[in-house]
Amino acid sequence: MKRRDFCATAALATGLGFAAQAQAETKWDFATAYPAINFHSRNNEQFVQDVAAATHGALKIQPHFGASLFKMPEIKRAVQTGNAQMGEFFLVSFQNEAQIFGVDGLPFLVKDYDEAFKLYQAQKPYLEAALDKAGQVLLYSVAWPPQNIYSSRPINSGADLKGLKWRVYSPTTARIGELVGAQPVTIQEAELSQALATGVIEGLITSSATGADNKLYEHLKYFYEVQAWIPKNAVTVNKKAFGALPKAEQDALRAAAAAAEKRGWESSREVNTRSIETLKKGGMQVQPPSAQLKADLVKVGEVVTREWVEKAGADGKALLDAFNKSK
Ligand code: PCA
Repeated sequence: MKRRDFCATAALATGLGFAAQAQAETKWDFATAYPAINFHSRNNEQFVQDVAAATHGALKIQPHFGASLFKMPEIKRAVQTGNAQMGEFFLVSFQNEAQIFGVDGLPFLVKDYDEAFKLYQAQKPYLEAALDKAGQVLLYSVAWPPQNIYSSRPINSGADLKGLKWRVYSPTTARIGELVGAQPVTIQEAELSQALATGVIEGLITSSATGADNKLYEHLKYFYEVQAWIPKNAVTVNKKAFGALPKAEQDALRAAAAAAEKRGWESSREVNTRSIETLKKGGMQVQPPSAQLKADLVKVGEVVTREWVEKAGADGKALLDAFNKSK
């Protein structure tokens, strides 16, 4: 922050409990993995501005978009070790660390955003506990739009996925690929366009938003609205960094986080509608799955869900029970 801005900020910080702290400016790095145009990124940007305004510039958070500071799989650990004070990461990618991270990646468990939000409420206590163990505090969690299949060739059944170079982003998507006989390849979102351009992958399951952000219609022609699951990002803060903040700043951070969560879920729905239009305009054939494809995916979904339940133990069972009760 420039000296001049600092004086102006300090002068503004009156009466709200920030006057005394206006001298002590905290600067945090916020590692994220998605492009600046993505709706999660825009939401994070607004969050950062809200925090700056609410703390009169005492807490300055610098977002780093597009995996420019850490790659997505490294972000959780970076927050844990304090190499970045804040981070955003894709929960289902971390399922091997704690099964409950992967519950929102289970096929056909939720049918829409309302159920996805209920699943989040059931998951939240376990999520907070698992993150606490990993030295971080959950600030907010926002859903991606529903996950749909993109492919270079028509897919009318599970058998049509056989041999397809299949981009995966989680243990469950890898297992699905294996079960249908595809060739699973782990690729991060930041590397999607390149992987498609070089033929490393020929199909994937992701949201309309990620398809539009990365202009997937330039490489892939077929889009099947299977709406298989509605996974989430989590935004977390290093526990020690959070604990070191004055109480007023902690409260400001929490309030801005609550607003970001609400705004994020709303924009996820809007972005879904808008992105599907973008895909169509780009020349993609957007269609519902055939009955055969749907049936085959449901079957595969049952296998991966059963395997998840076995691994997730008592916590997993309690989580699913809580969700089913809330439905
Ligand atoms: N986009 C991200 C995560 C889920 C989504 O819709 C991705 O494909 O990596």
